[in-house]
Amino acid sequence: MLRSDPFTTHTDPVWRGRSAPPGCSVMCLRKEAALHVHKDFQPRVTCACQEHRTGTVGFKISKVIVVGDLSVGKTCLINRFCKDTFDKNYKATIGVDFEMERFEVLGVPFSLQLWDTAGQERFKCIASTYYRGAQAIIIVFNLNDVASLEHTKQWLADALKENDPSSVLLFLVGSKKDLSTPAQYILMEKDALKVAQEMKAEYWAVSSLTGENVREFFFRVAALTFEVNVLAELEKSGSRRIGDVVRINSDDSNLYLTASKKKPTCCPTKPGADLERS
Ligand SMILES: Nc1nc2c(ncn2[C@@H]2O[C@H](COP(=O)(O)OP(=O)(O)O)[C@@H](O)[C@H]2O)c(=O)[nH]1
Ligand SMILES: [Mg+2]
Repeated sequence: MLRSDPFTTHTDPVWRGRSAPPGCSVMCLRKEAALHVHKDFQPRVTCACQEHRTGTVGFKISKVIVVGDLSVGKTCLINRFCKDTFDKNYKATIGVDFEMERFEVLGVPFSLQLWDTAGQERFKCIASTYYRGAQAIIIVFNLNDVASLEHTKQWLADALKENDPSSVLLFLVGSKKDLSTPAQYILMEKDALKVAQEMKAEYWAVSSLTGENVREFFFRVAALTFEVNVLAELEKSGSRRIGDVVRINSDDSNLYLTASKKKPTCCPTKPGADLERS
C-alpha cells in the first residue's frame, strides 16, 4: 500500500483512499517529549527530493522494531495500521512477523518494514537478529499498567545493545488509551513523559481499538526515518552531488572538454545552514 507525505504539511496524505485530517502529525504530539519535533522537513531534505538527489533512499527498506511486555498491544498496533483491523481476542504472536508498508514522502517512494516479536517477549529473551539494524525502535507499554512502563527501560537497553544509540530513532508509545479515564490518563502521562525524556524518545498515546493516533504515529515514524535516510545519503555523497546531471552533446568534438555539470538551484551554499530545527 502506498501512503504519502507523513509530515502532512504539503498535501493531505492518502490512506486507503481516504484523506487524513490535515496537520495531524503535530496535533497529538506532546512537545515536552518530542525531542525531534519540527513542523516540516529540513530545507535541504526538501530540496534534495525536489532535485531527485535522494540517491538510494527510494530503493531502501528501513527496519522498525516494536518491543514491550507481552500483551501490551504490539501486534494490535501493527495490525491496526497495516490492515485496519482489531482483534479483541488475544492470540500470542507465533513465528517471525513483519509487515511492509510503502510510503511516498515528498514524491520519493519509501518503505518501512515493521517487525513484530514472535512471542519471545514472554520469556524476555528476544533473538539479537530481531533487534539488529533497526532504524527506529518503538517501545510499547500499556497506559493502564504502570509495571509495563517501568519495563520499557529494560526493553530499550536490550534493543540498544544491537544498535547504535546515536543514530536510531526512539518512540515511547502508550497503548490502550480507550481503557483509561481522563484522570487516570493524566496521571500516567506524567510518568510516561518523564521516561520518554530520559530515553530521548518521542512520546505518543494511542488506541488500536478506536484507531486514535495510530495512523498519525506511523506517519511520523515514516517521516522521521525518511529524513534521517536522506540526510545520511547527502552526508555520504559529500562533495559528489547525487543526481547531478552531466550533459554530453553528441555533436561535441571533444566530449571531455564540453561535459558540464548542472548547477543545483535551491540548496543553501553554507554547509549546515539549515540544520537547526524549530
Ligand atoms: N481495549 C483495548 N485493548 C487492546 C488494545 N490493543 C490491544 N488490546 C488487547 O490487548 C491484548 C493483547 O494485544 P496484542 O496486540 O496481542 O499484544 P502483544 O502481546 O503486545 O502483541 C488483546 O486481547 C487485544 O485485544 C487497545 O488499544 N484497546
Ligand atoms: Mg504480539
